[in-house]
Amino acid sequence: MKNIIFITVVIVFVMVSCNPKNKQAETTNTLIMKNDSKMNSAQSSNASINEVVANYLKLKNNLVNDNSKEAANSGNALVTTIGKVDMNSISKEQMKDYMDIADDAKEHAEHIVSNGGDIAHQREHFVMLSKDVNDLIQLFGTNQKLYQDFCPMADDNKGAIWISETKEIKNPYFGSQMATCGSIKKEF
Ligand SMILES: [Cu+2]
Repeated sequence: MKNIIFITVVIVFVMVSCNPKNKQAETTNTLIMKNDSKMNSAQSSNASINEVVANYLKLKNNLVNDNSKEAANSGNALVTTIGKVDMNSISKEQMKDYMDIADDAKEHAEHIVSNGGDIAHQREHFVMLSKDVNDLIQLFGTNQKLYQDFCPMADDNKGAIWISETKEIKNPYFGSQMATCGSIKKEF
């Protein structure tokens, strides 16, 4: 009986989280956003990292549009820009973190490239790629307004984040199937 109640609570929570018109959720998010934007406003940005982010955002939008082939193409552009990052623009302190993130991001982007036509598999790698891009932004900052969004149902209900340039929720994990599922967790 306890289990049934627990499961019901979880289901209701997921439904509430995925209702974009839910006022309570919006209020909570606004509070979180206010705190986070203060913390990140002092960071500067790095020109070649901005290009990596730009190609990640193209890839993200192709997944939003359920376009697997274009997602593979923008994945390819992303791999290229990671390879072109100006290493002189990265400080000694940032170098180790950067290398770890870049290696991982490149690997996931390559899987997205080689799986054009299999959008489910591309989206699995996009979960990890999004974490990497989030870490890159934490490390270097950004010169454009970005949002960290979260969908509680992505990645087999484990939940996953993605980075977006729009305040409006457009879900890359479900595309047209559940376009507005998710909420803003953080502002950069
Ligand atoms: Cu793979």
